[in-house]
Amino acid sequence: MSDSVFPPAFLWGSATSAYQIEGAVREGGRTPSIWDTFSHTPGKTAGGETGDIAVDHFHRYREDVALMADLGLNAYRFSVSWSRVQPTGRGPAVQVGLDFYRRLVDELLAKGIRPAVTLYHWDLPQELEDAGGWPERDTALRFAEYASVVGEALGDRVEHWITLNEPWCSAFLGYGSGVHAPGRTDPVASLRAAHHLNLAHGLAATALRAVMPARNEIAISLNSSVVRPLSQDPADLAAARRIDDLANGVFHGPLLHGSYPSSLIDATSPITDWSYVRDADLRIIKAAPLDALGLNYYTPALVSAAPDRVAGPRADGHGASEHSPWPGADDVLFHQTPGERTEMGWSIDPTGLYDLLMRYTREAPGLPLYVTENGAAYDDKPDAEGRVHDPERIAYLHGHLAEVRRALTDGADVRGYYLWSLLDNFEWAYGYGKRFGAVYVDYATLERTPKSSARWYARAARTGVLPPVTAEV
Ligand code: PNW
Repeated sequence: MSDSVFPPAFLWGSATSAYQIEGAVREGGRTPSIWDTFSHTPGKTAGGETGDIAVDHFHRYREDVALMADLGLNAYRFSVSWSRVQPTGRGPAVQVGLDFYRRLVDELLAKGIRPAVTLYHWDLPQELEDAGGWPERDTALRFAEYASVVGEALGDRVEHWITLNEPWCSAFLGYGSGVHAPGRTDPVASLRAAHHLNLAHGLAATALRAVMPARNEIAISLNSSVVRPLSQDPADLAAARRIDDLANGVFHGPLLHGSYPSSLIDATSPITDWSYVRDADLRIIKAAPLDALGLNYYTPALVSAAPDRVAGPRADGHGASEHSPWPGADDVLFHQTPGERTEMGWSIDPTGLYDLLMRYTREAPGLPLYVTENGAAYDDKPDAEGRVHDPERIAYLHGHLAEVRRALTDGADVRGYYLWSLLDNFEWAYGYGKRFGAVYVDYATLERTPKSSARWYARAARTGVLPPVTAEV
């Protein structure tokens, strides 16, 4: 296969998440999730922005699916809002909530677009948070119940399933640094949350298998960090290993190898004894092997040892907080990585995506891989004719897809790529100021306009070949 040609079965998708696009937060009996509560709490999001309306996808899903079809995309990754389906986080499903997702799936299938469902993209029903949230074991049991409700409703028509999106963010930004909902800042709670998210994945995978056809593929999406040491100095190498354990090992230990890394347990022993991990939990997680792994990649991390460092605002790209999302690693310093940056301030380094894909090819041989998110925020504006030109995004996508292609050549079993995001949307604590969409959204009218990057990506999807960055689109 030539160097720019992708396999014929490759999935060319885009991705979104429920709270970031749906709006309609009070319709059909939906109750608040932790993101409704958080975004309505003064000072938590830029400009106090919320997902109340977002891009109104709940009412405009037909138009949005038609847009994807026009672009020739053959896959779409979206998430289900738990509190639309089970408003209290438990008990029988609300049919009108499930019906929305049934209609969406029907619409996608009618246009030849493969749906990939993410069950949890950060929007825990508030009632479950009030009962303790992810630091509590019961939340994992509730998640498995919710998974079987959705699995039963959609399992006959949806083949691609993702239990959790970026559990690192849920645990460490949600309960550690507090820049994400529910905004708690307790290092022990963040580690407990990480474990119960792993357990939730294991229980949910087993529950899904029981209600779905065996051909369906169950995966998880991790924002696995590419952690690079500032130098080859042993102290910097050790700092990089510690962050790697806290970013990656804490999840792929249990998910891929059946246990937490002993180096992680040792390094965190001053703050937690891990007594909330029961032996049976690790067996449950192991008994539900992954069919595929989703990787979300944006930018690498560059770290060094900083023994004398005092706690304070961080330069690690995870938002401004006095509290660290890295429990027990206050003596590790994060550096700005070199290179051009996107509007998020994240440096652009496509080789990180190659490194990530090859790492999992070595660590989990034979496991199919998907890039379940990759993309960039830029300050896009329509020109006088109403067209949106975003050559920076085209360059970003081209650079990263070329690295996917290189990983394929070198033996990585990459099955698809989902551009983050289909539409400009609610970028969490940053509000609507950061535009990740291939399709521009005018927030005054909610009108959608494909950017030039959308047309470039459409051409790649249609032909299975990367067009040059300078292609006329
Ligand atoms: C991911 N970090 O978020 C999410 O899955 C998306 O919902 C989000 O819109 C997208 O990437 C762009 O940000 C992340 O601090 C948020 O490491 C924060 C981090 C990583 C991913």
